[in-house]
Amino acid sequence: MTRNAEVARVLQEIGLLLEIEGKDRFKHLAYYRGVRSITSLGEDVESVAKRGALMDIPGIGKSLADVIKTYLETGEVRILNELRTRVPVNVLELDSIPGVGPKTIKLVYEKLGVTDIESLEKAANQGKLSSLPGLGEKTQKQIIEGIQIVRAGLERTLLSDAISVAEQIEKKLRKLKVVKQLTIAGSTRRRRETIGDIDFLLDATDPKTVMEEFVKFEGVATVIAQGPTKSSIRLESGLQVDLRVLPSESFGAGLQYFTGSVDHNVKLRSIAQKMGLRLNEYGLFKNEKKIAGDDEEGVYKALGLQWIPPELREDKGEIEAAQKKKIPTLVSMSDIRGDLHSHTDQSDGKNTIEEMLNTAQALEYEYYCVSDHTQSLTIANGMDESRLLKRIDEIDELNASGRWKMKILKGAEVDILADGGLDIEDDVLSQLDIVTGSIHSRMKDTKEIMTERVCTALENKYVHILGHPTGRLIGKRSEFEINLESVFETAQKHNVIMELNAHPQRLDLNAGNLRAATKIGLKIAINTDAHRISELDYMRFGVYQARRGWLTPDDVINTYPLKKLMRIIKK
Ligand code: DGT
Ligand code: CA
Ligand code: CA
Ligand code: ZN
Repeated sequence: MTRNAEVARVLQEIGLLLEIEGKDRFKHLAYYRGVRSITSLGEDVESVAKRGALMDIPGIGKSLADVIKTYLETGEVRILNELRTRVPVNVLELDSIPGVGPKTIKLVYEKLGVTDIESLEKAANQGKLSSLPGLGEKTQKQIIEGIQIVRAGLERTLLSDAISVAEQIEKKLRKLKVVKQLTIAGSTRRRRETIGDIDFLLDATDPKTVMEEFVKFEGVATVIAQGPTKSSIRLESGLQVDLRVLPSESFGAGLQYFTGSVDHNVKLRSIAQKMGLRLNEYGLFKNEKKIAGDDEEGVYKALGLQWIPPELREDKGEIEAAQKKKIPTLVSMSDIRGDLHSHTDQSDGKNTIEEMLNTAQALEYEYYCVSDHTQSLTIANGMDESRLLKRIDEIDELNASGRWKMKILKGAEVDILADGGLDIEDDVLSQLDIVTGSIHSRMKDTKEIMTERVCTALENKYVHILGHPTGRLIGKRSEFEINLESVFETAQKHNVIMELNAHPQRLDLNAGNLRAATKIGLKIAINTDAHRISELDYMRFGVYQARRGWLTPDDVINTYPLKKLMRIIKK
């Protein structure tokens, strides 16, 4: 991570406070210029500072260089602290509101004592803004809307929700005859767990008609901007969608740039610079000549790099790997041969076993594991031993019936109890093909207790898979306290598979943990944990996450043929 954005924020805050204080007519302008320089800097500002070369950056003079240097070294700047005392206004927060700039902030601070979003909202709702010079009813309404936008923008959207919206929009846009190329970019293309806004890139013979259609789509709440090269809409859900027009000959460079991440791009640009080249969203240039940029592969190739799958573009070693031509072949949907964790209406699932099997069959799976909850999860109507034994007989019959081409595996998602024991007797567990052990209770246990609990369960000779290992629900519940390093070591010793739960709100393990697990040789099962037929489609989100964790088909046991799978999971 570079600290450029952080430094830019500091300069911006100083600039805003100076302008609002109003003692000097011009000083704030130097800070705003500094913000622009740092934001567009193709290099880590910290390394520039270390070289003593801050003043070589266009737009950075002596006093700004001092401020930046002090900030980087000490995390504080005196002038900012003094300004904050003299002008106690949360200027960055207020400035982020659409329709609110330094002049408005100064006015509402001086006339109404507004210092943050809350006090601004209150003043606006009381109608106090409209009576201020130069504001009026219309601006007041815009500011109220702007505050709502900022609030909505604070929340990110789950990848699955963003993708379903993005795919609907894509389908509609593609129907337009003038569209030549259209691609989803940004964090959606990188398959991040959550999405800030959706980014579309467009190459069209007549972009204007596309823009006109785009802002008229059903579900659009606000048109944030509509222009010849960029339009932005906000949907009723609060999600923002940007549509950007690129010239055909720059589409690859634009796609590369707007896919991000910013950190990945910063490093790529510095590689270009070292080669005496210049990289931006229009292409890769040698002097003024464009040497790449029509397509994305060409940009990477000209920089001496292998093409890098978008899921890896986070500056986590992918650029170094691409330089050595060591980008792994990542797992993909077509590698997946089955699903090893699913529920039916025997516990808390919504569909019958036959309905689930029919759907799995349609996905052309080679095997499919039915794994309902067990007895201590009473709210999920978990099965006791006798129900489980009946289920085992039932699955034997279903397999014997020949109605399904795939092998139906007998499983259960067994609760890990407070002491690390399981809630089903060994003689029943021993009759199952695959046992997944999961934590569903006492999630507030201390780190020591939880780690001990899970490790004890992994030592049990019937546990094959550890289900959703950290228990998080994105945006809702954080991971429970657990020492994953110990868990991974124990799993390795006892041949236990880690689950990558593909439920879009779980995606558990996360990308970093997947990398750590496979680094020590652990295998992963990508499982949907489907509770209804539609959720069998969650597999794709698991695969995206697996790719973000650098997983190859060999790391993922449900890419193996049945025989190999059964051999590998044996304890
Ligand atoms: P999000 O929307 O917060 O989930 O994340 P992104 O990655 O989609 O970010 P967004 O929508 O702000 O911008 C899309 C891409 O555009 C981003 O991943 C990289 C590129 N980009 C945007 N701003 C900058 C920048 O200041 N410098 C560089 N190098 N690239 C940028
Ligand atoms: Ca985005
Ligand atoms: Ca965007
Ligand atoms: Zn489950």
